[in-house]
Amino acid sequence: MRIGIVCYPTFGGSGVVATELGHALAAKGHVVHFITYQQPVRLRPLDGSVHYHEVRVSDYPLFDYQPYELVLSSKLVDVAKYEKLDLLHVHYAIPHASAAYMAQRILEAQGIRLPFVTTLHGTDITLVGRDPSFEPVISFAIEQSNAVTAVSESLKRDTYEHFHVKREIHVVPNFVCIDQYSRSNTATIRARYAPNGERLLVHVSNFRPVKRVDDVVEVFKRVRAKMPAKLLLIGDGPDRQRIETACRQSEFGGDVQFLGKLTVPEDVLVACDLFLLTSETESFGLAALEAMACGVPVVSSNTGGTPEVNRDGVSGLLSPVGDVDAMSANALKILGDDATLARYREGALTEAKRFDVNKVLPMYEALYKQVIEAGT
Ligand code: GMT
Repeated sequence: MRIGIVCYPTFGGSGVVATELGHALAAKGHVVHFITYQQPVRLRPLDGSVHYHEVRVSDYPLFDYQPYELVLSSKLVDVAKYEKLDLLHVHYAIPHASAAYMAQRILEAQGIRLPFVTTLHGTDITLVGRDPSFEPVISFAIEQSNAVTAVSESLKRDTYEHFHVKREIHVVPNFVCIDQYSRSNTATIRARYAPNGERLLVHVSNFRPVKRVDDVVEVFKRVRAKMPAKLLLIGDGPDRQRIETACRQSEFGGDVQFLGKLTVPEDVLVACDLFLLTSETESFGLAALEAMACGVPVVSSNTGGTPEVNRDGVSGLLSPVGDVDAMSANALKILGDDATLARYREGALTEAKRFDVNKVLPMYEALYKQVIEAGT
């Protein structure tokens, strides 16, 4: 198949899923065209079957706001015609599904059929979507898509609850390429960040308020009071500066390191003992899944799709959002002795295998085939 992928090209989970999906499709012989405003950060060197088309918005002095969505629609028309795309797979309802709908209508007027599959990732539904000003466009774009997927059962429920949507939504979870993770380099990382055998805790996010990174620090404080421990904070975003400054001024500041954005976070994750995910809402929690794929158990909040990923008592432990006492008790339970930690490590890896790319990719391929064949 010849597939166009539209996504946000950033470190966010939706961009990572879209990019890894493109790689996996190309590895199976499909031809993939990424169409977005910047080369996706996880896009590895392009080979003959993965292509990238940049959407450039000129700065027109007449407009207060530059019309990205319209430029994207035009680009989609252009790439679809020239590259003879069979379908588009767009990640996020707005602006990507609405831009795809516009492109579809333009092509239809020229006698060309271009179906599109929309994947809902969460922020478009749980946060942006609750802003009533977007509701009509999001509901319409979802209804008009040729197929719609959501990354968890929880997100599917949220979509039906918050939008005027009646159509079928398929749940296709986030995935990992299990074979990609190896624990071979752990000694170097541990020597660097936990040189005296401390337990190594880690959190990866975009430091948006929804991630509640303050809770991560609170949990760490409580764990460190009971055992030697270090905390690695990976990623960057609006809350980082404030939290980093607070950590530097605290008595445990020397035990917390901010590593910024890492293109390959698993290089560090493989050496860690526990992943903390304290989010207010989380439609899936790809960062937690990536940790589990590295054999790292997860202490998380019990919100959105996280219980579908982090199985309580097996891959980690869950507690209510904001309950940092329960979370630190959970962390201490897992980290308390080597045998328990080893059991949770094993559980994390086993659970991560449920989301291996070889299980999830065929779900997308089947859907693509279905929407293409619906027009023949
Ligand atoms: O987590 C973020 O803030 C980034 C966000 C995004 O839209 O890129 O991630 C969302 O999509 C990921 C991939 O499907 C999910 O794993 C994340 O759970 C989801 N984030 C939220 O729901 C907050």
